[in-house]
Amino acid sequence: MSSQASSSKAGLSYTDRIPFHSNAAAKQLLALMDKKQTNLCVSVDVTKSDELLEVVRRVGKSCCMVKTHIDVVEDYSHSLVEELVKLSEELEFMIFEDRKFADIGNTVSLQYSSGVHKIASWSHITNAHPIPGDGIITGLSSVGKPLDRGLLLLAEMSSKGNLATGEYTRQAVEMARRHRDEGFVFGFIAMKRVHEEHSAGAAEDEDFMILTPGVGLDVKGDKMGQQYRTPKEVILDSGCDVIIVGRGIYGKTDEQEVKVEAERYRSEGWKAYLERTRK
Ligand code: 5BU
Repeated sequence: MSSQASSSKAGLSYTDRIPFHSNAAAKQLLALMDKKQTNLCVSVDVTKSDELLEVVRRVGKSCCMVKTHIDVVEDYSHSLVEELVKLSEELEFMIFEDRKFADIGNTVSLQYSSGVHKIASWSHITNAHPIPGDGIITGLSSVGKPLDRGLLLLAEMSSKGNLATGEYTRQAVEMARRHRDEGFVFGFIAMKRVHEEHSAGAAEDEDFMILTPGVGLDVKGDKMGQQYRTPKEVILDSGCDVIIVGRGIYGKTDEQEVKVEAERYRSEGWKAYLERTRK
């Protein structure tokens, strides 16, 4: 326990954690979180380009990251992602395509670089299931690393009954550790600081970012197995770094409310971070 506590980076500011990362996207993210005082990632799961951009214009100032599922957009064209990249520069947020790659290295390298969406050309960050083994990282890295992109491994999920638990989670952590020196994998999708829970073999200067979906202030879940916790539970109690919020923000019918909700989540997440780092 004591070595675990001494190497924990949870009490440090985001900025103070930059030296522990070699991935360019991770460094940029950590810096802009403190600059904009936000650990909010808004998940914009809408099916029309105009709507997606409108939500992003409303929430962009409040968040450090916008998460997409680009394959749900019905009227997709490359101009959508061009505009998204422009907004990410103007409003200073990172783009995270939640693609959840899950195939052999060669296939994921094609899915990441090519096809309709050419994800690597515009998305700063993406994620992958560890299930195929280390080759998934090698494949994605061959495309993403030269472009300074970053990768998150799915070590846990928020949905009820998911199988990413226990030994599976431990092995996901081990896989990320094996690739840490390559500077492409910089964190996990997880519900807590999984690398500190499985700390055997951790280097003293190890740091991974934890990005966490399943965050809601008003409801506890949905009818399809999603489970929500509050920003305080996620950031303060579980030591995660980024809250990912979808329907709690873009689900509001009144457009003005979308902006108000984004600020509400930003403020709750930031308050919890300040309390955590003050300890
Ligand atoms: P919600 O509307 O806040 O429930 O949306 C959550 C988003 O996070 C949605 O895009 C999911 O695909 C994504 N997600 C998740 O909810 N849980 C997980 O374990 C992972 C991703 Br991984």
